Amino acid sequence: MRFVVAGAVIRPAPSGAGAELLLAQRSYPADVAGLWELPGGKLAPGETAEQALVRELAEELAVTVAVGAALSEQVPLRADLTLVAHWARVLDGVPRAVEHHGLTWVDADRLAAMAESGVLVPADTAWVPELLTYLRRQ
Ligand code: DCM
Repeated sequence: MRFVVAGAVIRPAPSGAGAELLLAQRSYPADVAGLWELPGGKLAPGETAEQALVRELAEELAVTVAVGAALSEQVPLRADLTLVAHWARVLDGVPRAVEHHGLTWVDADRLAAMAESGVLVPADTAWVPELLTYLRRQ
């Protein structure tokens, strides 16, 4: 089994109420281009999920992140490929869309609206309930 790891990158909301999540707009492949995802990528041979996420978010967002616990849902992408996610926080740098069309920080209401309107990458919708709970609780 190979794994893809995605980052649920979170920060306190600037308003002080709740938290915000970083979403990235995919630029490829055509079937998901334009949809929003938790940024990440495939584990290289020998890498842990935590190491892969640090590397992928440095490449894709030009930031250094601290990686926390895994989210509870694991999403089968194919028979041999599973998608996992970890909580993460930016330690250094300001996220920049190196490989994505764009980036946006969303609060719980915005995430719920985006999920409802079908603009998230399908696999990532599995995490929406857990993400909403977290974003609202903070
Ligand atoms: N993927 C996904 N959701 C994410 C990140 C990745 O569904 N948040 C999928 C898209 C690809 C595969 O994982 O099928 C590899 O991702 P990438 O092309 O970004 O390396």
